[in-house]
Amino acid sequence: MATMFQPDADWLAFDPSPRKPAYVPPPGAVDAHCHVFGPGDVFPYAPERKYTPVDAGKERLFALRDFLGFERNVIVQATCHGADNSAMVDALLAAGDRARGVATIRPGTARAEVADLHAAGVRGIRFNFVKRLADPKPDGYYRGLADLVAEFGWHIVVYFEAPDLAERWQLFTALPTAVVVDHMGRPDVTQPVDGPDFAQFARFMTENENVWSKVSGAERLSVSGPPDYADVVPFARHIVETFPGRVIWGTDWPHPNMKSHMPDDGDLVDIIPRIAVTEDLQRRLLVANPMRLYWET
Ligand code: 0GY
Repeated sequence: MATMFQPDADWLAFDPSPRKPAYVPPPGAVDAHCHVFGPGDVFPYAPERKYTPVDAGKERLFALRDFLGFERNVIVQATCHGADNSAMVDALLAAGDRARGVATIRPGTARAEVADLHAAGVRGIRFNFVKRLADPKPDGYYRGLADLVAEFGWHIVVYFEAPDLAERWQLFTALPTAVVVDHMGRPDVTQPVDGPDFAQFARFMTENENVWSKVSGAERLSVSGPPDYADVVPFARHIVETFPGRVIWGTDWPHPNMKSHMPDDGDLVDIIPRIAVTEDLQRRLLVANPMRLYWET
């Protein structure tokens, strides 16, 4: 009998009918940060997970992609699936050339397994330092995995909270691959853009030309909230304008662990022209940069 999973009682499900955004992404646009959840009776959630979500399968993701005007997805392994990448890989195979993936692997993963993931469209692994999502490990744990995937030309996605940056500086600045930071390193957006915390993040990118940022997660970082997410926009715009060749963007659908509100994905897309204010910046953010990172490696 199939295992049944009951979503957490306070889990907010994704909005099944977002509004059509006014902003039209350029041809070839990539939603470079999104997930699939299960469905749990086909792809069981990991025993060590920190949350049990509402199922959000690949068909819903692909319908959203088309509705919002995107052509491609980068599907990031979510922590609720642990290191079992099968739901993500199943979505990649169904999407053909229209998706790439970021996996979670553990020490002991065979080279042949990495090669299989590569053939399915995986181009990176994710290290998660957010304590409510994962149990962070000593630096050596991550170095071994980084060396393994560097051979394949993959990059490493790091998800951390602002205070972790100083603590993991040595690890992050010595990784032998491109490094892609989720949600701008989760700044406190009640602080000034040019305040010490975000200046440290900008310095991290300035001093390390292999570091990229996803200017995503407005719905998670905002205190002022929807539909404008006005407090997040200056942070994202600053990063886009300072590092136009090393930024990518994603919806973060189906928006795991949102407790305050569930965003309308149409609102999130309509932020784009406020954070990338010229057509050239938009084309780099949504097309050229993600294509370079995910499709040209
Ligand atoms: C995100 C953010 C979150 C969750 C995960 O893999 C995950 O479970 O990434 C979060 O809770 O902040 O980027 O999806």
